Parts: sequence; C-alpha cells; structure tokens
Amino acid sequence: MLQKLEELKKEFRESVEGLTDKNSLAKFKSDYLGKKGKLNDILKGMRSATTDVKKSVGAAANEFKQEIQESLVKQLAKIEIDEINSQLKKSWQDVTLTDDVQVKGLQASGYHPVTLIQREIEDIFISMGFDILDGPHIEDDFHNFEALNIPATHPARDMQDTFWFTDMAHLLRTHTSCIQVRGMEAHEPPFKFVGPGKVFRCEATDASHEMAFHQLEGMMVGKDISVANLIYFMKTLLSEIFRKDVNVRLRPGFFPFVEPGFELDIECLICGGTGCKVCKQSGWVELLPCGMVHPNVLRAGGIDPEQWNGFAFGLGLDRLVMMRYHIDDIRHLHSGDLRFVEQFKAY
Ligand code: FA5
Repeated sequence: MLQKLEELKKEFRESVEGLTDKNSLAKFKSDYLGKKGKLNDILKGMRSATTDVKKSVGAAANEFKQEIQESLVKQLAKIEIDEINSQLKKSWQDVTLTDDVQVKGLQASGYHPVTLIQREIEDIFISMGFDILDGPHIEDDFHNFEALNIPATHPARDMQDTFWFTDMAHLLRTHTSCIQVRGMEAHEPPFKFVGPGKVFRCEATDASHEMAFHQLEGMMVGKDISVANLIYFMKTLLSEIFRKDVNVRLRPGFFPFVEPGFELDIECLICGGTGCKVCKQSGWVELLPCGMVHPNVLRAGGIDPEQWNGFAFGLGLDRLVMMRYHIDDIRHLHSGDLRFVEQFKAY
C-alpha cells in the first residue's frame, strides 16, 4: 500500500502543475480526494491490514492528503493570476498613442460638432475681450424666470415648456439666459461675457427641435451701449463662423427680458432659401434672438439701469451646427451614432 501511495504521489506531483483552468482543477481534486477517488481506492485495502501497517499507511495517507490540498490551493492561485494577466494583456492600452496611430480594436475619438462650434465661438468672443461663464443645469425659479422679468403669472412662461422638479421651485433650465442673472450677480459693470451650455424643454422633437439642446448666451453691460453695438458683434460672429457672407434678417422679437427685442434669422443654408423641412418651408432659420437688456433685469441683477445699459443674445448652437455642416435633421446630433460623430474630428 505504501508503495502504491508513493506511485500515486509521483503521478500527482507530475500532473498538478500542468493544470491551467479552474474546471480541470476541480475535476483533478475529485479524482484524487473524492469518495471514489484514487486515494480512497488505495485505502480500501486498509480493512484487512495489520495495526502497524494501518498506522504507517494512515499517517502517510494523511500527509499526502494535506499535500494535495496545499498544492491545489497554490495551483488555483497560479491559474487566477494567469487569468488576470492575460486579461490585462488583452485590454492594455497605450494612452500616449496619438490618433494617427492605427491600433487594432481601438478607435481614435473626436469632439462632438457642438463642442467644436462652441469652442470656436468662445475663441471669437475671447478675442473681442469677453469672459466665459458657466451656470448650473438645475436652476431655481428666480434665475430662470423671475429675475428675467417673467413673473409667475406671466404668459411668457408658456413660451418654454419647462421640466419642473416636484417641489415646483426648481427646474431644468430652459435657456442660458439664467447665466445673465448669475453673471450680473458676480460682476460689477462694465463687463461682457458669453455663457454656453445645455438647456432643456419639454417639447415634441422634429427636424429642428430637440428636448435637450445647446445655447450660448451673451451679455454686454456698459455706458451708452446701443443697438448698433449689438449688430456689430452679431455680424462679426456670423462672418467668422461661416467664413462667407450669409444672408441675415433682423425682425422684431418679443422676450420679456429685452426691450427692444429682435430675432436674427439666417437664410437656410440647407435649401439655400427655397424651403425645406429644417426651415419649415420658410427659407429662414431662427438662430439668434437678441435685444437691449430690460431695465427690470438689470435691477434684479443688482445693477442701476439709470447708470448702465447693455445688450444680450441667445444663440442656438445645434442649429448653427446644422447650418454650418448642412445637417438636415437635429436628431442626428444626439443620436449617439458613432458613424455620425466620427466625421467631425478636427478642431
Ligand atoms: C431664448 O431661449 C432666449 N433666452 C434667447 C434670448 C437671449 C433672447 C437673450 C434675447 C436675449 P428662444 O426660445 O427663441 O429664445 O431660443 C433661442 C434659440 O435656441 C433659437 O433661436 C434656436 O436657435 C434655439 N432653439 C430653441 N428651441 C430649440 C429646440 N427645441 N431645439 C433646438 N434649438 C432650439
């Protein structure tokens, strides 16, 4: 029996290190230690053995059992380490590689066209001395409506369908005009800034309307600012963005926070002004509402309207992207389809 035990030990030691996965390790364990396993098979002969043999074989068998258990634990740890290492090898990425290096299985990413145009506009305004401001997506009634001359009973609240929180005091901002209020609260005039960001409206989507889209707010407050200053900045912006002459028209527009208020429309670049689904067959796309800041708004922002005045505008960034890249449906922009986004890599 002792000799059989030695042979079994030799066989075990030779094969245990060849095990490379958890399933074969489990099977191997039951082959040796299971009820009908190889060790018990040898020990069956113990029943008819003498006490001395029982003693010596029993001790050797226990020792062997312990060796098997320890070896299996060690081998299991080795298998697990090998598994982790091979996973690491497969998913290893060199973060120093640039996107011109083709790596199998890796795709070079790019910027979303809205981000690209936002940065471009920020650069244009920075070069004209504007600051860049930010504001929260979750706003309160005061910053989104009240301070912008839209009291609770004002019918203009219905112009923008609002996602309200259940407390009915907070909301997802419906426009970036709240950044005007936050800008006035944080700065002493004179100042000029732009504030880009995401805005949310509870409205049905179509080729030119999304529920979550992007605007870029602009505000300039100083002494004796005029409509001529406003038009100058808007024209500079559009000629820099489109790098060509585009037809625009200015018409009166109503927004409670500006007086007078204007709608600056751009001739639809998708159809060249002949009419399509983006411009709703009108040939014009509403792009840039603007106007002279209402005295009530300055007052709510802590600024004396007797001493200071200014202009403000709210540019629709998604529609600007559509005009710039001739995209005929706004829903492509946030579809999450990589084939679409990958076309806009350069900045
Ligand atoms: C406003 O949101 C005003 N806060 C803009 C403003 C600022 C006026 C400062 C005067 C002074 P309006 O709701 O028109 O205005 O939206 C501004 C621009 O956002 C539109 O011209 C359009 O380009 C874009 N826009 C509006 N609704 C959507 C929508 N559902 N999907 C995509 N773009 C939209």
